[in-house]
Amino acid sequence: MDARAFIDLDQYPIAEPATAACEQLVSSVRSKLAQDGCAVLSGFIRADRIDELITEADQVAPQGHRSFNRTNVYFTRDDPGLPESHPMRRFYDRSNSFVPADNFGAGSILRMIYEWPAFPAFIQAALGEEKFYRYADPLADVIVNVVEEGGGFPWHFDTNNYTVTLAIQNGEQGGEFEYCPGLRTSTDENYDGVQAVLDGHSDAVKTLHLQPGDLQIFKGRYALHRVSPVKGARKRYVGIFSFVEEPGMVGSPERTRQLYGRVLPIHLERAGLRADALID
Ligand SMILES: O=C(O)CCC(=O)C(=O)O
Ligand SMILES: [Fe+2]
Repeated sequence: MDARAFIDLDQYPIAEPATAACEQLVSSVRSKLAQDGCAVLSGFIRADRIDELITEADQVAPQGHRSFNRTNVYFTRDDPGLPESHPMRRFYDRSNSFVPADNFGAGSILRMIYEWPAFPAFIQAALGEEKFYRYADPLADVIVNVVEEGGGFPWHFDTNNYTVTLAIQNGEQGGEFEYCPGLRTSTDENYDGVQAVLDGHSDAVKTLHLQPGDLQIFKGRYALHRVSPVKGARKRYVGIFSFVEEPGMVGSPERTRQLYGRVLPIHLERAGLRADALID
């Protein structure tokens, strides 16, 4: 069994990149990304194979590392010199749980998809990135984000250029993906526009009701976005596939510990630390 059994290759013929059908797919994703920074490939995973992904996520969800913090949309510190209504001073609760990538070993469907060469090749073509590699971080290359009742991801701008996510299971209610394409630019922070979104009276907000099996490619550096609070007992599962611009990259020990609750020798070695120097 391989990734081909799970991806709807009739709708998304990514196994045959040289064909007109695949080229057309790539160009349609590219134009969506150019238009509003978001492309959804609905039903990317075959409907009759979703249950297996849910089972995989259910099995590892208890291994998720829970973290809690308060964050503004920029992930920066408070700046008491600014008025209290300023977006930089508006902090929101974020509770989060990431299941580290080493829970997705041999036999993991998510990993099978991530490591099937046609998958990253397709994403790279769709994004038009020249430098594009799978992440070499054994805790972070392919993970699942688990959101429980009351959780979500408050309004923010991403600090990376793009994210590639797979909807696996929705909560009973809430958990919508809301975004404001191009709300800021590299030269204009548009604080008034950001404030209007935070105050709930912006007409720039688009809402996506992603369904299990939908693949989303999203460019979130300039698009303010959030995951609205999840309601009900069922957990929301999203798979996250990470790609980077240089081969062999891993996360910093500090960030890795924060997100996954632990580090591996490779994180310490890359940071120039001795592996035996940082045992908790
Ligand atoms: O969970 C999602 O759908 C997206 C979360 C998000 O915005 C992020 O991870 O930066
Ligand atoms: Fe984000």
